[in-house]
Amino acid sequence: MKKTTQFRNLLLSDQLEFLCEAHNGLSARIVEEAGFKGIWGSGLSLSAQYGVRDNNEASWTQVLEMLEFMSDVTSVPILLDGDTGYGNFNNMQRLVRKLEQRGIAAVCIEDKLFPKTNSFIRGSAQPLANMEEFCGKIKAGKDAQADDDFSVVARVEAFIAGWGLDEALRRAESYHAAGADAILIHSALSVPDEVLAFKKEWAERSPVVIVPTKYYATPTDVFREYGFSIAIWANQILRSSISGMQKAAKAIYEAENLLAVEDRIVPVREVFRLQGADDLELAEKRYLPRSGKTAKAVVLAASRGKELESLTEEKPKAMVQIAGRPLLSYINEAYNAVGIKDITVVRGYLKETVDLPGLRYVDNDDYENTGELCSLKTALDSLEADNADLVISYGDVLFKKYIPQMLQDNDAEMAIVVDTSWQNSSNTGRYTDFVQCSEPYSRDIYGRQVCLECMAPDIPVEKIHGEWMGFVKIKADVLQRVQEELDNLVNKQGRKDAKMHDLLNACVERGYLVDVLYTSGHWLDIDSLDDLERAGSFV
Ligand code: SPV
Ligand code: MG
Repeated sequence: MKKTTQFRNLLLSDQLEFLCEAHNGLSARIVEEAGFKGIWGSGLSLSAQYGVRDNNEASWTQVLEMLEFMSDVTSVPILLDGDTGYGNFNNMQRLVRKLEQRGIAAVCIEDKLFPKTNSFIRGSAQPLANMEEFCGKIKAGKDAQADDDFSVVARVEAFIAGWGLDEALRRAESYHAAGADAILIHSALSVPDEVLAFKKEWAERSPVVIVPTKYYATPTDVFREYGFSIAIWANQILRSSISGMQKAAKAIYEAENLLAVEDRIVPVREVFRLQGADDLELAEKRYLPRSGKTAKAVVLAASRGKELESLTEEKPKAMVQIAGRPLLSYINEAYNAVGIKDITVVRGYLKETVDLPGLRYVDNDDYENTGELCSLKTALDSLEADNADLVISYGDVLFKKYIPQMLQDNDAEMAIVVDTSWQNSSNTGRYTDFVQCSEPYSRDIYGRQVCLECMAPDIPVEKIHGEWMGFVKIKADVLQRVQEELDNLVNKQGRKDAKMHDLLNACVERGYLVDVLYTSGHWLDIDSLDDLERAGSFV
């Protein structure tokens, strides 16, 4: 149904209806989602969100522009608070035409003088418009509309300006006669007495709209009993956002840290949802060429993980339970979260116990006598040739989705992720792949490419720039050549026990640029019972 017709139906419905204020595209969407059948384009809120006064400081085209955003993202009608019509009858006509063009269903104009002031600021000092002149403006607006269902609401400010009931009725009567589709009767009292007295006298001559901002304590049933057409909640969405923003800004400022607010604010994905990100994703699938395929992953999970003792007697480390679920399921989940669904797991030790759904499996049956590269080769040999990038990681490394996301976003032919807080690992005695890079991490490194120079467990401490986290990304277009390096090591040189760092070092020697992505944290290598305990809180 047309928005103009929807609004007309609200005005004419035989029950009390509600409009809620919104002041930009986001708030309009939120108001519609809450269930409101219509939106009040409040002059107070629109000016406030621009950071200016409700005194026609924002130009009418600036208001119009914001209304367009609001209208574009909603399907319910918008009643614009059009102040005084931003000028005389002529400006009113142009306003109505422009509002119709932008899908706005109705406009409300008030009988004050341009530039107006908000009714709650020294209301009694505000001069009212000449009644005849205001009637001409209403007529002009009605004559300008192209759509019969577009509505013009006339707002009577007689009570605000201290004139009383008789003047309110006299004006309402003329505005009604001039063609107004409804009367908005405004009052600044904290009780509804004025609007109730008006409605009693006015009866059913036309629909009557109210704005109970000041008499907010009045039970809504009173408005129902008196037969008002629409109640407008005129500024509460703006005010709630102000309190939310003030609290968050203060908390972040004082804490110099985001933990202070993270759990009390919506997640970023809620912002994306409200922006309609999903629709764009669907559209991309429909309209974009299918060149950039999502990456595939290979997870090396053939070994037992003896250090976990009895826990790996009946299953390999990748299947050890963490908070009630196998480690491998967290790995699967983190990859899935960034769109990586094609995941090949290399099994070895007690392979039949590695059986989570949704994963591809290949087996390195000689896992006891071979190293990581043999497992990797088994996986790569089984992969279909296509143009997807490849991410390789281990079955005993937990990680946040941030890691594969960062690798997917990276454009280099190869990339590894390096933890700069390597000192934690340097004296634990456990096996660690340290890396030496073209330059160490520093604050001003962003924007420069840092490359791997060599990776080994025994790099002299003064040359260590970080700890490899076990992630490698290989771009589709170099995958074939990296596979040749792998064949060369495993088959030609017969190095059945070769490890991932051997492959990376060989690639560096061949002249590949292996991009280093420095980070800190976001992963956990499960190498001991202590690690397993930490894993509980990590997940
Ligand atoms: C507005 O929301 O801008 C209004 C209503 O005009 S009030 O602020 O109550 O006057
Ligand atoms: Mg206003």
